Amino acid sequence: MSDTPKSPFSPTPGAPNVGGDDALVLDRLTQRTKPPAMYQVVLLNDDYTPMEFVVWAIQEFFGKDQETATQIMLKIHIEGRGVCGVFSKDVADAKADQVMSSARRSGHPLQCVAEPVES
Ligand code: TYC
Repeated sequence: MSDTPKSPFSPTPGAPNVGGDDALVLDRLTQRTKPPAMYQVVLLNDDYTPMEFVVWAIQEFFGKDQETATQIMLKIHIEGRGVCGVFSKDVADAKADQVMSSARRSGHPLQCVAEPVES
């Protein structure tokens, strides 16, 4: 592995470097930047957190209406986990922390994690 960071530019395949003119070469470069990684905030099932609290938290922290929040809660209850939203890493981490803090303040063992979305 080389220590040199990879350039975010790659030449367009087959583009001729006519006459060695720098401006012309730059004009024929293609930018190659990755979109930012996205993170999903996942709630995990447990046997003790009341369903009503989970529905409230999904509405409060993820902006879902009561019907959608209830569907997500039931999916978690049945399948063990469920995605409540997808965000940048900073926002996803902050939301997971807010959910966990709120649950602890209310005495519930609810677990919430932020994880990278598979691409
Ligand atoms: N399984 C819990 C109960 O029966 C409800 C619950 C749903 C808990 C979703 C956590 O993320 C959760 N009270």
